[in-house]
Amino acid sequence: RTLLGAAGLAALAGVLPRASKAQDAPKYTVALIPGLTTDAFYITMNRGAQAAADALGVELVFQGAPNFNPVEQVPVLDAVIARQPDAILIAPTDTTQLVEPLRRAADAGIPVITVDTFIGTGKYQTGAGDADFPLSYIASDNVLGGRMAARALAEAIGGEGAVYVSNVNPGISTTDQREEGFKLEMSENFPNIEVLETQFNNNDANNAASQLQAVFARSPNLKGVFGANLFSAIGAANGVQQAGQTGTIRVVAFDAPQSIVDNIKSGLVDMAIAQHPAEIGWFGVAAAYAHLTGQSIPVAIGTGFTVLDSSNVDDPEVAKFIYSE
Ligand code: T6T
Repeated sequence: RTLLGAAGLAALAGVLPRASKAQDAPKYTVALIPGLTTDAFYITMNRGAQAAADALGVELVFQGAPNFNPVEQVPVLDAVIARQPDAILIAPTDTTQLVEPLRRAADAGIPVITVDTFIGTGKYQTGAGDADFPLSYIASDNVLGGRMAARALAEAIGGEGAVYVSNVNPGISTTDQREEGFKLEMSENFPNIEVLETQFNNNDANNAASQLQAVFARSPNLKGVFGANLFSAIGAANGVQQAGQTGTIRVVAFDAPQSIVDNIKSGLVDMAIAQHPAEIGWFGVAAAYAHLTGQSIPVAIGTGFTVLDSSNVDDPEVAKFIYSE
């Protein structure tokens, strides 16, 4: 009986398949540029993106700005373009101001997919307009989410009284659409609810909290507030608490970080509409990989919502949609 020597072992290893694709040197690098880096929503998106990258043997680079605005995001994008990744996934922070910067990526031959937010109208690959060049848009249905928030808030306040939207800034596709859906639902179905002027907080929860108190001081009939994203909702809820109005001014939140879940448990917040950011990230990387390997990809991919309230926050099937920090 012959024993296989070192040379024989090496020869054998050469003909055996590798244990998995992921052990090979990554063939493609995909960059994920979030709206901002320190936001549980985008951190969760990156977790989903990394899971897909690991499965596909893709190198994923997560690079973003510390605040949600085009002035800080565009230089990050330019730096990413200079490194020539194989594809860019980006949550553009403004529907118009990111068009030209993203065209620079497309002109450099880098495929662009937008995740969470869109540029232009969000209808891509139509041959119309100047912002249809991204290959795909992967996101929640934000108009629907706004309508869901309106229905929940209307129910919480018994169909009457004043409410308002605590929002980030105009020009952001997601939060604009949530406000649009909220107002449509209110005007179509809740005639006894007055929707006061939207308060823009520049994605700063402290602003949102002081605005809540100012609106309440002006409009003592204030019965509810819709926090249209994570920071708006956290701030609006804090404002309600600081005003001593917990349970009297009702709060519906978009997004589901742990602090909002704690506020649901304490009764400060009535419900939260959790997006599925990990799915957005996972499908973003999968779509980029599909495109890079010669497959056609959907021009839009819609991800869902999970509604969290006091009746289900502890259910593990629901709790898994709480965002990672
Ligand atoms: O609500 C998300 C995201 O969908 C939106 O575009 C910006 O704000 C968040 O990141 C939450 O902070």
